[in-house]
Amino acid sequence: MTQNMTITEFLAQHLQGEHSGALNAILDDITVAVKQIAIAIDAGAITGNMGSLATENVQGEVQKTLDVLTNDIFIEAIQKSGYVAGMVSEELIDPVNLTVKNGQYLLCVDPLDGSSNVNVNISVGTIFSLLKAKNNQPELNDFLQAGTQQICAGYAMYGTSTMLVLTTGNGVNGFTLDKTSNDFVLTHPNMQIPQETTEFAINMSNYRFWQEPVQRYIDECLQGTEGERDKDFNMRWVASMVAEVHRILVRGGVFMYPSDAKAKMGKLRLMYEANPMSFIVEQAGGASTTGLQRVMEVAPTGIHQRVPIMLGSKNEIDRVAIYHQKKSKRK
Ligand code: AHM
Ligand code: MG
Repeated sequence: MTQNMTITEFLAQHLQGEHSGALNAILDDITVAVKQIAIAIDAGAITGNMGSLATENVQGEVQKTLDVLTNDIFIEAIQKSGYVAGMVSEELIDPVNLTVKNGQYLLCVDPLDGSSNVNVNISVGTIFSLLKAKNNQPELNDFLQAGTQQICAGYAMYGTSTMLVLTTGNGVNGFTLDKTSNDFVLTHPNMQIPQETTEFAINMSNYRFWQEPVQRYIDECLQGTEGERDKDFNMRWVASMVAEVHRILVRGGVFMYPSDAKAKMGKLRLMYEANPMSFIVEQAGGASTTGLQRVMEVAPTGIHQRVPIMLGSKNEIDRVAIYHQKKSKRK
């Protein structure tokens, strides 16, 4: 049996260029945080951490005990390397400045994505994105960089196994937590999204609120062999973006959280959900669009802003984008 390379060995061999030293150290801290979060989630209801708190986050969503706990784990772990000057989190209204001497990077994180799934024992995840800091004392505006500026992005998935999937702009690699050695080991090298797919993921209960291009695309998928597409489609909806993106990386597909009449800017957050996932998907040969623009080229105006997103297998995403462009031209 061949021994899988550990994440530490992999990063030591593969990271190159000006950011490699810092990235090694920061990813080491993130790995520590992810392992701690995996333990907290694994414990399930035993520790009494599965419930909701009386508090709401900045988006007005009720916080779960684990939302707050995982956020605290991240803040503590990320300070060790000394390279991260500030952090933006889904669970915090304002950015946090970290007291480090040599902070050259900024972290945007959703510590527990899909947390509505946590007490029903369905996969959840952590999503993160790393940007360059201007200086050691970052201000809110310093975080407002387009997704194209990301140095590194990744997600952890707490599913049937715990995985960490990463890009530093040179492909996408997936690591699985080996619980016997407590190491992440390389199990999914150079992940590639197939360009063609017959699987889509969208919250169908929002159908009546969608705009015409999204309705058209999904209608055609549903018509299958009897319609324009001349092939049958399958549907999945986990309500955990990490699980949807992971499935797409493994076997292709599209994931859509578009703007609609109820949520004009969509649901998902640009800085710590849409941008990191778009970076990963593009690095694996897929595409990611708002409908009218590449997600990673959206100029951010707020750290918690939302953005419509459709990502996955390139040929399908190109098709959805064409439907949006046609509608926009007709206007
Ligand atoms: P969260 O960050 O509050 O967990 O919300 C984001 C999640 C995504 O993981 C998922 O794609 C989406 O919300 C599901 O939304 P819905 O409840 O509309 O199905
Ligand atoms: Mg989230």
